[in-house]
Formats: sequence, structure tokens, C-alpha cells
Amino acid sequence: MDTRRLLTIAALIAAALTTRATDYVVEPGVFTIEQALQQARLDRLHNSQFTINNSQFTIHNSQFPIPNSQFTIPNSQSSIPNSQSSILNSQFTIRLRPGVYRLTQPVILRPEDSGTRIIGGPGVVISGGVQITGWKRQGRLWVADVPLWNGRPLEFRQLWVNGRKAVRARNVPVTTADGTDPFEQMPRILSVDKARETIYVPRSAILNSQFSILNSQFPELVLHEMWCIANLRVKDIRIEGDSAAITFHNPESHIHFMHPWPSPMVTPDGKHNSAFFLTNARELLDEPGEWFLDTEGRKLYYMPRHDEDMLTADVEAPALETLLRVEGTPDNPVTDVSLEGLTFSHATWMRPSLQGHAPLQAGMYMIEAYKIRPQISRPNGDHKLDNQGWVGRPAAAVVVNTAQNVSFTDCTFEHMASTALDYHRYTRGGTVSRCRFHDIGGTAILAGSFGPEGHEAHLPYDPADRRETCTALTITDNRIDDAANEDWGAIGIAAGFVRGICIAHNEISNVSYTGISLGWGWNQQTCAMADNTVRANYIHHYAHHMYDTAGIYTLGSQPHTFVEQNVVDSIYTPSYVHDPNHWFYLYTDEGSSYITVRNNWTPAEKFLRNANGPGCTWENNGPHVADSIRNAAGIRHP
Ligand SMILES: [Ca+2]
Repeated sequence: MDTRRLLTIAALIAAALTTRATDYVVEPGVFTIEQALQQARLDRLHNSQFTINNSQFTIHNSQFPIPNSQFTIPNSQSSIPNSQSSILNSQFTIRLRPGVYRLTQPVILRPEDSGTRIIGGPGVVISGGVQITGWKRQGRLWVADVPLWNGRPLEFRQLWVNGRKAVRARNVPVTTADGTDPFEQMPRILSVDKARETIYVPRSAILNSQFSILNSQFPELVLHEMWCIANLRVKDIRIEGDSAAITFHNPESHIHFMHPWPSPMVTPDGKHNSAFFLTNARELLDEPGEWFLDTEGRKLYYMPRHDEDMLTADVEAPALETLLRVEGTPDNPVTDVSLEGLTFSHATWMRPSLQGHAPLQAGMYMIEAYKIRPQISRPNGDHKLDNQGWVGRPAAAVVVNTAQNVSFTDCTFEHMASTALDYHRYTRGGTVSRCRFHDIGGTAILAGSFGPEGHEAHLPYDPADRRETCTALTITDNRIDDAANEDWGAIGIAAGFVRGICIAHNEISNVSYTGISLGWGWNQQTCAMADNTVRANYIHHYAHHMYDTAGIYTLGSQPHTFVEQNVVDSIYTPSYVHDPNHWFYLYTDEGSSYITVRNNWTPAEKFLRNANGPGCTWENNGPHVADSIRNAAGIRHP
């Protein structure tokens, strides 16, 4: 390298290093997060701030793709694309003062925001919720007008009163005197007529001395089906003697009755028939803690709990599905963003109200599905296939796409309708560390594609553009409690087609189904998945409502993947599961291949290896695993 080029590089490095860090302080009602981001973007433009990749001798401005601002030293080793750029310093810091930041659309971080830190702290809440005020007493109930939101009537499926989740009116008690699970009182279906897309239930579930929902406008039936629940919007109810024949709206009716798995249970003795409950009818609002939204009248009805004063209560309805999006492009990703000490709260998810919800597994809802007769043979030793399905992905409160090294540290995710945090496509690196997830309707942390909507769910997914695969994400020391409380088939941490991800030292409890689910695809062909690690997690009080489950569950071929040193304990034992024995501590399901399962502590050796492919190794799992391993699992305290 000649002297002139060296001097040029030195000058540019000096210019970059002398760029001062800039702080933007944001306060609710004074300066919005978007305004701070806009100011930071403008300052970047005006400062012509350069970042220097320290290994490639390429100097460029990765933060905004303006042609003249990017230049390369001639004859340097190589010119690297923006996607590989790194930022030496996080020079733009947005500090949020305590308060509730109510959004009308998601905060969006784009490539020009690369290198930004957003720092919160106690009392900093980014909210997708709307306060419902002006409550008036009306007999045993209280009623309030529902405000417009963004100029439109607001609908919602969740409600929180003084930070506690209220119950959408239903025919299952809110609480029980003896503290047992109220859902133990769910009625059971009588029979299913798939051809007529009809479910028969006891007449008493519809019409009894306490209530009738025959004339309710928008009731929903929540149906327990092995490892999923379906949310089916009731179209018609016909009383036939001691039964009621219920039909449902499309699209979910057709999808639900066409697909074979999961399926409602009807057994000869009737004892294991699928449980269900009905919800979203004013007639079912009969217990403190229950609410009902009259959508057309735009009135919200609530029966307060004994310790709630509706004149002072903070009543929050969720209005916004996604609060934060990180969104670059494959060739110009968002890089090096750090979110610290933020609380994300009150995200909604309205699809089940508009289209129902019939999931295949792990909360991934079917867009189309049907049975195959006769079954088709598959290569590579996979068993025959009897169904086809295409799945969509629930909305998430925080979404990371086309981004590198986006990290969440010491953040809180709470009071969510669906997924809390989703690292979806074209993500590389990043950490989720020391975050708290509480009261999450769906999956707390979702990672990687579960196949795009055009991809049949049982096929291996191996995109030619490997950047698409969620890679090298680290999820450590997070506390997940009370997740999947709306969609009982959702997961604590669910990873689909992922590569090189590490899920370690998390504590997961009170989930409706599985603690950690790793992999997707139900087949043993090697595809995008490999090199994953699930280590030293502590999973307890899982499977609150659904079986065919495990603390840790895998699917598909994942060479060089390890499930090790975890502790799984204390499964729930609901009586209404489809098969009371079909639960496990550890479970490698269809196509699981090249996975090593070792040194996991469990109270008994209740494991399942179902239709696994080659290369799975099980070593030293069970109650005899050393105390040192058992004691080291879970969150590491500094
Ligand atoms: Ca009720």
C-alpha cells in the first residue's frame, strides 16, 4: 500500500472517530420516538458521518444508501456490500424518559437507523393500547363508550384492568372456589359431522337456566384439539333435542373440517371427546372480571372484581398489532441496533375475529389444508403423508426482519394478544438477553421461517438465498412466564427453519403447551436447519392445557444440533387433554435427525422418539444426571 493511500485511510479513520456520540432525549407528549429517529437521520445526513469497516479497507456510509456518500479506496482488497458493514460505535442514542408512549403505528427502524441505541428504564412503556374511560354503573355491570382509534371503530379481543388481564365473557368460570383450573369445567362436544361442517354439543352449553346464546351476534367456539385449539366463529346454532348443532363462518369452517390433523376428538366412551368453551356473548358476562364488547353499539361492558374501582381504574384495550418493526432489505439490512430497558405492552391480534384461527401446530394457522387419499409415499424414509397444509404466521408485537445484530436487553414484553418478539426472515446475529415475557397470548419468542405461505408445510425448506434463514441468534437468560394464554397451542420459545441459533439459560414456566420447540417440516431431509443449541434451560409448569407435548420438542433434520444440560420438570395434568399419557420431558418428533440429546435432567425417563431420521444420539438423560448440571440450568444471575 502506498503512503498516499495510507494517509487517506488514516484521515478518514480520524474523521470517523472524532464524530461525537449524539443523544436524543424523548419524553411522552413532548417529542415522539419517531421524531427522535427522524432527527437522528437528519443529523446523520448533515454530518456525513462515515463508518469504517476495520477489516476490509472499505470506507462507506452504511446508514443511508446515497450513491455519492459511499466510496471505496481504489485497489483495496475488496468492496464489500453494505450487508457486511459494521459500525464501530453506537453514535446515536435515543433515551426515553419514563412514561407511556402510545403509538398509532409501529415504530420502524430502517437501514438508515443502523447503529442506534434506544434506551429506556423503569416506567418506560411503549404501548399499542387505548385507555377506556368514562365508566358508568349499569346494574351489576359498568359500561363505557369505546373511543374511535385512528378514526375507526375499535375492536379487540383482550382487556386489562389495572394491569391484570380481564376475561372475555365465556361459559367457563373465571375463578373456582377451590383454586382448581376453571377450564376443568369445560363441556365436551358430542359429535362431529365433517361433511356438513357441523359440531354437535350438549344443548345445555347453549341454552340453560342461566343463559341462552341462541340470539347472540358474534359468539365464538374455542375447541380443544389434541395439540392446538381452534377459534371458530359461530354462524348458526340449531337446537335438536338435547343437542345443539353449530356451524361456523368461513374461511375457518372449511379449513377446519378439511384438514385431518389436529382434529376434534370423539371417542366411543365419550370420555375423551374434545372440550370446548363459548365466548364473546353478552349473555355469558355473569362473573366479576368478565367483559363484553358490543362492537356495533361501541359499548364496553365489564363486571369489576371486588378490588377494582371503575372511576379510577386504568382500563387498557389493545389497538395496534405491531409496536416495533426492524425492517431492512436483504442487500441493505438494518445493522447493530440495540434496544435496552424498554417495556412493550398491549399489542392486539385481530385475525381470529376476522377469519377465525385453525392452527396446524405452534400457533401457525392454516390458510389452506386438506386430506390426501390415498396417502403419498415420501423419499428418505419418511412415513406416508396423508395431508397437505399451508400456514401463515401470527402477528407479533415486535418484528425483526432483514437485519443483523439487533439486540434486546433487559426489555419487558407483557400483555400481548399473540407473539411477543419475532425474528423472522433475513436475520443474522442478534441477542435476546435478560428480557422478561409475561402474559403473552401466543409464542413469547419466535425465530426463523416456518415456511413462506406458498410452501407446503411438510416439505423441507432450503432457500437458495441462505441469507433468508434466521442465523446465529442468541436467546439467553430470559424469563418467560404465562405465555400461550390465548392460543394454547403456541410455545414458550419456537424456532422454525433456523441455523446456528443458541437458546440457553432461559427459564420458562406456565405455558399452555411446549416449552421450547426447535425445527419444522416433519421430514428428515437436510435443509436450512443446522448447528442449533438448546442448553441449560429450565422449563417447568408446562402443558397447562395441551398434550402431545414436551418441555423441549424437535422436528426435522438439524445436523450438529445439541439439546443438552436442560432441566424439565413439573408438567401440568389437565383432565381434558386428548390422551393423558401422551406427554414427555423431551421429544424428538418426525424427521428429527443428527440431534444429540444429552445430560438433560428430568424427574423420569419419559421421552419420545417418533419417526426420527438418522444420527440422533441420546446419552445420559433422566433423574441421575449430576446435580451440578441440574443446578446450573436456568437464568444466570450476575
Ligand atoms: Ca361467564
